[in-house]
Amino acid sequence: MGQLWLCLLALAALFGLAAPQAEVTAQIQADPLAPTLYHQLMLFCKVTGDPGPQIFLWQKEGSRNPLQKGPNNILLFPSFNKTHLGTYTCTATGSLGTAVATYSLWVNDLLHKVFVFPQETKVSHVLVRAKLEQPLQNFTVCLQSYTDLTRPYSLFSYATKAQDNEILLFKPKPGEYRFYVGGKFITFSVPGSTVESEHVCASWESATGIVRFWFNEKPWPRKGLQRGYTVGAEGVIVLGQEQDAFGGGFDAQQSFVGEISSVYMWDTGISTSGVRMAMHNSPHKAPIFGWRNFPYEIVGEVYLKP
Ligand SMILES: *[C@@H]1O[C@H](CO)[C@@H](O)[C@H](O)[C@H]1NC(C)=O
Ligand SMILES: *[C@@H]1O[C@H](CO)[C@@H](O)[C@H](O)[C@H]1NC(C)=O
Ligand SMILES: [Ca+2]
Repeated sequence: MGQLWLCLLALAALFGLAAPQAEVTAQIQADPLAPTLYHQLMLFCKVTGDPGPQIFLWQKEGSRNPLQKGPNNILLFPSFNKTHLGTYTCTATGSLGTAVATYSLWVNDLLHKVFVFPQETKVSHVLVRAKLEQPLQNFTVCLQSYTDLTRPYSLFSYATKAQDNEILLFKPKPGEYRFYVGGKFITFSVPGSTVESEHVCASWESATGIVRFWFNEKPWPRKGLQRGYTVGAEGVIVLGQEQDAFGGGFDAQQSFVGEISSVYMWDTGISTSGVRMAMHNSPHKAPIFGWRNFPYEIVGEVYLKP
């Protein structure tokens, strides 16, 4: 009887060893989500898949010495300031394995600021010259807008020399968004009877052509276009006007009047929680363009409001 018991134990042990282990993953979360200068900021390293004790190694990209190593999963900034901007890595090691998470904490001079386009013109706009490392197979664009316009207008216009509507977020009328990739578009119907601030994210993936669209954090049914297309790496982003030529070809009748804020663009897809974080000006993935890090030019009359 005792032998059988031992045998069973041995079998159980063997089985346990052979069973696939749950994947250990880590994620860094900030509290508060949007850091404020000279206030406390905490980065949490959250591990899933390993309940056991862990050692957390905190590092900052570009600095040679580790910031912190030990059982503490919190990196604390008692008074956050600009010297703390950068990319942080947490390496969590436990008995079930090691997981690594990264987090970008970047310039937030313009955090919570809003671009105001005061009136209809064919001149005023915000311009960003984009020179990406490589053409885009995937991307996401998010922004918030507030306007009482009922005529057509452009929200985000990315033109290349070859295609003026390379990426375009356009509102032909209240209650409808048009999303262009490489000159082709699909439409999304949204509620549109009252004047309210609207947050949208649109993402596209070349491999499938799938477009995802979020309106005020809510995912809309997936649609698709331009499967296999590649978005050009050298472009001009314009807010406030619609480009019909590279960096120009504006039409006052498609200009934006009102407020635009929280503009971000990534070279990846996004999750619904990522959309929510973008909406609160606290994206957890470093965007390729964002309020906080794009060098932009203001042409004509555009105001920046806190
Ligand atoms: C930022 O905080 C660090 C401490 O983490 C401090 O040494 C430094 O002087 C601060 N810099 C500014 C500009 O406040
Ligand atoms: C684009 O997204 C797909 C699916 O998420 C991924 O497999 C692919 O590696 C991505 N391509 C690039 C260039 O990032
Ligand atoms: Ca155009």
